[in-house]
Formats: sequence, structure tokens, C-alpha cells
Amino acid sequence: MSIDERSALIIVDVQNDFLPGGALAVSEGDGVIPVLNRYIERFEGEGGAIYATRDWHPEGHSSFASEGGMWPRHCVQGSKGAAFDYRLALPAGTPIVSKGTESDKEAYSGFQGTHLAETLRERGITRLYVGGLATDYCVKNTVLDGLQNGFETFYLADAAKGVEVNAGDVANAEREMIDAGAVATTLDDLANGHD
Ligand code: VGL
Ligand code: ZN
Repeated sequence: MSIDERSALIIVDVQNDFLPGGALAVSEGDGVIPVLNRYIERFEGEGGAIYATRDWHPEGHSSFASEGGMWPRHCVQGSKGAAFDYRLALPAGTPIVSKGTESDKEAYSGFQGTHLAETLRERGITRLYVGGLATDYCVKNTVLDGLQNGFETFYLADAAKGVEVNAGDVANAEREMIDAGAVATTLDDLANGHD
């Protein structure tokens, strides 16, 4: 079994602010870009769907340190920091899922406060392949919500990087996803049909 029209690649938050030089940079976060581009090629070639999520906060979002939150100001709607990295080869027309758009609500998951689950179901999607930034926040929560919503959910272990606020956060996040029923996979696994 491999990628088909019931499969969706979910690219999480590959935005300038989460990349080196950005406001909330994930160390070596740009390393996921060439790998995600290869997944994009595979999904395009094999008829899979592709979605991209973005963190899309209003000014003064409650997650910002200025408001007592735990993060520096990041991914403000329309800012350069909120834009996708130019190297990410999103096909024209890729649906964009904006989250964290309400001032007083944190939304680490692409499903939270969005219509992603319904959209995927309406399209007949049953399997999700989730990668991007950051493993220990938005990737993890998107994977967990994917499972919660009844999708067979794969974690792209070679195409995700974490913030690691505390040492071990990424390893813990990976364990949590697997324990919840996610399957860790890589490009090689897909090529060899292990999924
Ligand atoms: C994220 C921290 C704050 C993420 C978003 O995309 O993982 N992390 N907002
Ligand atoms: Zn955020």
C-alpha cells in the first residue's frame, strides 16, 4: 500500500519565523524543506492530496510574551515571518489552513478551530502524512488530532524538527504520537512500500 487519492500530505508551518533567522527559530528547521519537497513530488506523482498549515496570529496574540504567553511575537498575519519559506515547492493551488487566528486562543493543531477534518473527509481522505515544524508543538498536536478524528496517521520522521524548549521534548513528542497510534515513516519506507 502506498500513496493514493485517499492520502494527504499535511505540511505544518514551514514559515520564516520558525526557520533560522526567524522570531521563533527551530534549530536547523530548514533541513526539512528539501525532504518535504521530495514528499510533495511523490504525492503529486501518485495522486495524493497536499495541504499546508500556517500559524496565523493577529497582533497581540495571547501566546506572545508581551501578553504573558510563552513565545516571542511570531507569525503575525501578513508579515514576512508568517510567509512560507520560498524554497518550499508548494504546488499552485495548495489549500492553506490558517490556525491560531483568534487573539485569545492557542492552536497548535491544524484541526483546531479550522475545517480541516471536514475538508479531508469530504475529499475521501483516510490517511494523513504529517511533517514540518515544530515536532514538539504543531506537528505533534496535528498528528494527535488526526488520530482523534479517525484518520490513519503517519508521522514523517525525516521531515520534522522540533523547538526543544526542554531537552527531550522531541523524543517525548515522538513517543506520545506513536503511543497514540501514529506510525513513524520516512521517504525510504514509502519507496519500499512499508506503509
Ligand atoms: C508553533 C509555537 C508557537 C508551531 C506555533 O508551529 O509548532 N510553535 N506557535
Ligand atoms: Zn504560534
